[in-house]
Amino acid sequence: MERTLVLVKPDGVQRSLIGIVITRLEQRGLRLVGAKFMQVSKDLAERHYGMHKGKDFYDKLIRYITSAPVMAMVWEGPNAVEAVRQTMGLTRPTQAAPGTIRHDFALEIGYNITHASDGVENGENEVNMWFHPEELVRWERDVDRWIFE
Ligand code: DAT
Ligand code: MG
Repeated sequence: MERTLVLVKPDGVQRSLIGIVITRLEQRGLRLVGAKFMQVSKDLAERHYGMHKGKDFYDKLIRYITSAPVMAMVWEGPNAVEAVRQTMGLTRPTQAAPGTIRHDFALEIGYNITHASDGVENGENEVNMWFHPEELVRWERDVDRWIFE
């Protein structure tokens, strides 16, 4: 089953949007397998955003993601990576489709509420970067048989 890392970033936490993000992913049919509310260290921030090192927004990005707590989660399901990216919407909120989190709750690119892994391999890498194996729960929902074909 595909897994993906989701963060409700500091702006989402400060704006009390944790519940809405969780609700949208639950309603989509995805299954929660791990969650922790945490303060991100500079070290983790730099590893997480390593691919953006050198870009003009990098320093601001590191300051932002470490500026307040985040809600880190792992969600799984068929095509979980693509499904979650779609539910979040495009990076720039004014380009995100109506009905997506970023369209519905954000205006500016830097304060776009959530992070979601952008590929299957990245999903695995980010899950391993943010969670220990014992923090992930293997379980089945009764309703899975009506969602996962
Ligand atoms: P995403 O979060 O959709 O995966 P990304 O990985 O390209 O987007 O960038 C990570 C975050 O960095 C993004 O959520 C917001 C910020 N960011 C990206 N491009 C930016 C830009 N051109 N100016 C300012 N911030 C930017
Ligand atoms: Mg990204």
